[in-house]
Amino acid sequence: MTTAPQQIDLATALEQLPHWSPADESRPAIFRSLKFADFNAAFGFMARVAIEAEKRDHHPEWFNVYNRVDITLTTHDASGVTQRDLQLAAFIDAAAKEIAQ
Ligand code: H2B
Repeated sequence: MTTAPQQIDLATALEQLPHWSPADESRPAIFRSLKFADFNAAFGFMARVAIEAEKRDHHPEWFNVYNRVDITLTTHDASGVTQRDLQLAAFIDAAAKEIAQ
């Protein structure tokens, strides 16, 4: 078990992530909604992210309906946004870019 990573200020985190916004008022978390061509493309994207998330032991909160995937990232262990969220967000952005939307 590693120690919890350091919290990053939400505004500072979002400066580096143009596709992401604050999740909601209730807690510090970042949010991105993605639309793909169809369910196959959306689920293919989710499979890629799931494998990476498991490797990193850092998991998204997400919701899928048909071609839409809503993603919230936060670090539960730190009760806020950390470097781990920024890194997973960067992976998500790259994967989303590769899969036609
Ligand atoms: N995912 C996210 N998003 N935040 C966490 O704090 C977290 C996680 N912690 N995945 C991991 C798993 C933790 O529960 C295990 C025990 O390492």
